[in-house]
Amino acid sequence: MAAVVEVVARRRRYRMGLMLVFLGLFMGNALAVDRSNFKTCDESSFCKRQRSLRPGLSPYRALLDSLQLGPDGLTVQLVHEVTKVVLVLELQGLQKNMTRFRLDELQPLHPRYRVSDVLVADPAPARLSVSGRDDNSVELTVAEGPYKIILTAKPFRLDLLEGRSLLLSVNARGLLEFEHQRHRRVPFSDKVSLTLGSMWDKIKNIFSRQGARDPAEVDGAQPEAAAGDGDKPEEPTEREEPGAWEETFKTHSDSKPYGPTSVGLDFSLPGMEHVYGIPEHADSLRLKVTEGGEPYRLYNLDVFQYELDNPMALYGSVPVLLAHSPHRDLGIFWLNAAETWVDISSNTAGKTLFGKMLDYLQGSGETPQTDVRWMSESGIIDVFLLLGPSVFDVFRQYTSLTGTQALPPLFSLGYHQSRWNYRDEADVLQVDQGFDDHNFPCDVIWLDIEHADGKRYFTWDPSRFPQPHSMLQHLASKRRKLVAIVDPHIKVDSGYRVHEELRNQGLYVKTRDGSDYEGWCWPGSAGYPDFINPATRAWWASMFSFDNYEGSAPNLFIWNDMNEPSVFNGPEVTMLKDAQHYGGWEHRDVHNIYGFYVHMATAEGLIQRSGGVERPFVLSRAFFAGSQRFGAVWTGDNTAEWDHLKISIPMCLSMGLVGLSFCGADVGGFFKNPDPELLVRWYQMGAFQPFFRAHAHLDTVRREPWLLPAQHQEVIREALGQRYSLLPYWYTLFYRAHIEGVPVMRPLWVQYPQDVTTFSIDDQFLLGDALLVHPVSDAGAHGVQVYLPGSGEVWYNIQSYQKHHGPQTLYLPVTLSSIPVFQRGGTVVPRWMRVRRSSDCMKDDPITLFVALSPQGMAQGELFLDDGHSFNYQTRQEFLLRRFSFSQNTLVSSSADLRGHFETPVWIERVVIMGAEKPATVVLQVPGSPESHLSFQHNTETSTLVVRKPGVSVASDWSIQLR
Ligand code: MIG
Repeated sequence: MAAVVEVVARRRRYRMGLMLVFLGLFMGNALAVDRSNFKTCDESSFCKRQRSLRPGLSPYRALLDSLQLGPDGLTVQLVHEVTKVVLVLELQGLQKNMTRFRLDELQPLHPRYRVSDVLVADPAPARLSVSGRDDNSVELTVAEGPYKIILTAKPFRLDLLEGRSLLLSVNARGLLEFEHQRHRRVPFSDKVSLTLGSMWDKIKNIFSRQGARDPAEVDGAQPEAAAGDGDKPEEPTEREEPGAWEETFKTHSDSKPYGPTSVGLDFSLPGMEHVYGIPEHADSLRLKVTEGGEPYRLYNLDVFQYELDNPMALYGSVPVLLAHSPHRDLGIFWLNAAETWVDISSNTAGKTLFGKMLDYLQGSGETPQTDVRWMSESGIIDVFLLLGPSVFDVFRQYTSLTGTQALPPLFSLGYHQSRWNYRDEADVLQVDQGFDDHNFPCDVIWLDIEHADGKRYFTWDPSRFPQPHSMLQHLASKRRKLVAIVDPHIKVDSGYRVHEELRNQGLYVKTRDGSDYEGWCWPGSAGYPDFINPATRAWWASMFSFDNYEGSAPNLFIWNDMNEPSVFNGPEVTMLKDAQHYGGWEHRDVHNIYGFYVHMATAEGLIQRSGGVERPFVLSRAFFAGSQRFGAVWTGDNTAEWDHLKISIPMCLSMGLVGLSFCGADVGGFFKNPDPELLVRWYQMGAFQPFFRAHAHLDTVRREPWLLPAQHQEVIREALGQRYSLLPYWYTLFYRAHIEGVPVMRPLWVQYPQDVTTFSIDDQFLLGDALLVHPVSDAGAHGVQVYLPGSGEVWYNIQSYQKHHGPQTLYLPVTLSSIPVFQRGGTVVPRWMRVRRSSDCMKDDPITLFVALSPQGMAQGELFLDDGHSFNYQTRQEFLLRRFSFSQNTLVSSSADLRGHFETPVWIERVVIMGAEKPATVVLQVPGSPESHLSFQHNTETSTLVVRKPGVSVASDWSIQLR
């Protein structure tokens, strides 16, 4: 009876919710998140407990007698002076200038979760040796590393030094707080009933759990003390504060069978005033000081109508923070998948530049310092310190741990047309035809949740999509693809094979009492596959085989939404924290990595369906550290407003800094209807962001490009043309990201680390090191202020070829027709000059090289080419990596990787050289052939030389000399 009431109430809440959603949309209200649906730090009991601890002397002391040094690093015990609980610190020097340390309880009552599958391999240790010692400290030297580590015993702290400068300190503010597991102290009167309740729990648990955790430990019903805690004093009573052993939020309660288990730690960064990273937040690129406000929150959530400029959690989490100064870059990677909050404070925050200058002149200022404090609800402390020294070193260090961006199939760098929803097959085919009729390129059409039969993913609505296979074939004949959504909430329906198999094989997430967890989502009552379980992932991957996924075809790719996971009737629209996963872990432990695993299993499925030959494309809304290995991510449900257009820059830049290069925002804005000007500006922005997809909510007005007034259509055609023309450059940048781990879309400070002006720029960005983009993101703009960085640098406007010197702030008048983009002098950018129906129709087209000369008359660039879709570049070395370098009036093409070979009809049809004097003659030299003269044109006004038809294969070595 109670259960029935609960279900009815849930449904009602769900319907009410939906009604409010629709009301809000129809009334065109200013949209805003309902903040009360989401916790503040104060409402998250562990965050509140952690944060209530103030800086001071740390109660932890390292027991130097316990120190053991081995080939893999050292271990030493830390004791809490009050509780006497002992922790073990494992400290490793790693190769490539990194340090890792882990902290866990010496004798935990239950094992604590350690994140797996995020690191691509066990990081190679570098030998640590003791190079100094006194009563209270040990100095350690890392082989091959330029730095030393000083471990101070009491109060415990770690300091990392390079030479005599302090790079970073751990626990300098004494905020290490490790809530060890304990037995619940229960007042005598409650004890009897509690014990009975717990006995029942225990019995059920014994039958339901397979995991590594000891099921007998529930609610402290066991009187016997755990090994090693016999001499513990009574728990201090503040441990038993509300929220420690159970917690409620709105109507939801979290049973917390293991009690308080949170961990927290502080890091001090002397000399650092600028910190970045820890996506996903709808906030500025440079992180703000959080004192007096909310910390940044990392907890993957489906936030309805998110607000800008605040630290609330969003769909994905990457617990990586970068610190930058003109002299040094560092990274902190906090490998923990539980709910996490990050506090940032600074000793210079709030001081004006003038104040700082005064301090400096009077010699009274302290060195600037940023302090970062991490707090997680469970798990262990596992931290990688990425010691740079340059930000490119930090990128390589981080991606050596978690992997680099998967190399996208070429088509996925083209334009994607989506909406919720294209109604039926006829609609899809009309949209496809619309692109051809109106002469817009497009690579992919997307199908949202309405395509499936009653939101049963892997199926097709029989009346609207009766012939998916012929629809896909039709698109294939146009050299286009289809992406269909597959969400991880599975309709509870005994007639649905996907559900039946998951249920029968026991692959669903379970509730605390061992039954299948059910939440409310799009299909109604839904189960959630336990993606933490490798067997679930293998099963899920197999579902994408052409046999299992009926109606699918090789040009069908996948979109994973709602994988935070989103649960409409769950706390904060997600899963209960005491739900049970494989291995006996609670949802609490693995929440932030759930979506990562969904993405992983889906990408794996697409690889397997082709026998390991074809590269997958999977878009995911939720993500974690390492998700870059599986595909693309996007910024979720934004709104058709100018501020949302603006925020797409810092949001995608932040993701790029932490490995996720393949990022985009819904072009046009998801909620509400953009006016033509906003839509046009969004296309111009999206054309220069890595993942380029227009998408819109079910209730918005149709907005395919040809539905706009003619003059707006023309501008969108132009933006799409620029995108397609630059595809060879995009593809090469992605290859670099894939090989080296460097971001595709970059903040200016990454390339100009000493130029303080660049440190807080949110309205422009770089693509690789060659293109600088300043989108227009204000209504009715007549001009923009562009900052062109770099002393001694020149920048060429890619449309007018006009040359500008850096550094300067340039006022540039703009019209609706385009946005300012500049090519840096010193670079070579390859392009395709004929825009066709899709990238697949262009991949064999000839290349035009755009050479922009530096003031010294030099330039460098490269081009990556392969078949655009398979793993043959890897397995058979079927690729070309060409280098183009210009110096002494000669452009030379050579191989930048002699391992690669690839048969291609692609040739060089033209070379445009910006910043060149007029030559008397232009000569082409190809080894083994006689010299030939090339025709050319020179424009003296812009100093641009166009060399026509070298006609050489892109694969061959050649040079072009200006004489
Ligand atoms: O609760 O599938 O962010 O892109 O169109 C909404 C329907 C579910 C959210 C995604 C959005 C998608 C929508 N989804």
